[in-house]
Amino acid sequence: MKKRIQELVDELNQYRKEYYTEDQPTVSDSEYDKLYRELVELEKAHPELILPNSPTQEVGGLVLDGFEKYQHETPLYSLQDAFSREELEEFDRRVKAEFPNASYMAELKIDGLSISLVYVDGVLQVGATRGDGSVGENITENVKRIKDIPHKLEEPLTITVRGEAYLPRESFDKINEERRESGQSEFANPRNAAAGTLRQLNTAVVAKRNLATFLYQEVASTSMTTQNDVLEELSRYGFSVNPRRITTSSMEDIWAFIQEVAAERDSLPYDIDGIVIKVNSLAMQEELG
Ligand code: 1X8
Repeated sequence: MKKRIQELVDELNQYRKEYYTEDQPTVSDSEYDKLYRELVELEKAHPELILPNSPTQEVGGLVLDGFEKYQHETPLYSLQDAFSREELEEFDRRVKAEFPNASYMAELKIDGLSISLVYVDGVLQVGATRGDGSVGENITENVKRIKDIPHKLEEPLTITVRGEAYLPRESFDKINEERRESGQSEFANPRNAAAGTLRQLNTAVVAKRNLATFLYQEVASTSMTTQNDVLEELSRYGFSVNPRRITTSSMEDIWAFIQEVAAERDSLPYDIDGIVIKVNSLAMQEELG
């Protein structure tokens, strides 16, 4: 039963992708409907087996008349930009003076929009933009239409997670092509297109646009000890986590990673605007401020 449900979800999601994103369906509407109905029946009989990414859990379209403000319980910080090799060494000295055995996590800095997602008892309650860091906009209805954001976690967790919403380059090109053809002004870059999409009042537009996310933070995570654990846990919960990262205590390795990523940058499927370097231990991060 569980296996059949999983099969149907995977198969239907594949057909939806072919239909909506690739514009190249491989099955007829009636075949799709037949599988969809089978899934609905199974889920009705076994609600505990409903998967968070089941197509039956997707929400329909809605037209909003604006966004409310959302006061973040914990502010979202911005990052210091542009490290030279010397500044990197200086950062390393400052950290190692305090914690000689510190290790670092280097991750990609995604060029999108920071978002915060609040789950209560495992259910997505709020999605908000960063705004000025302390007050953002409540964009829950739009966030619910981003396909890789789970509406329901497998465990009834109450957590706030943060990350970046972005538009893959391929989707950006496709949107601009359509806008060009219909005489609309084009978006300057994927980040602008992602920002415009998140602030759409017509949620159906958001659903169509293929926004994606990478999550990288759990607010006030108590049990977690390192940034690496946080990322692994977020991934287990069903969030998208960027796999391109390293953990090391050596600045040599960090520098090499920066060079490698710089060489890959143009061939990544999304825009980045640098590398984020964190002290891996959350307790040390706290101490260092
Ligand atoms: C901003 C970003 C961070 C990460 C990735 N992309 C970003 N745009 C990350 O930590 N992996 S962290 C961050 C911030 O703290 N402002």
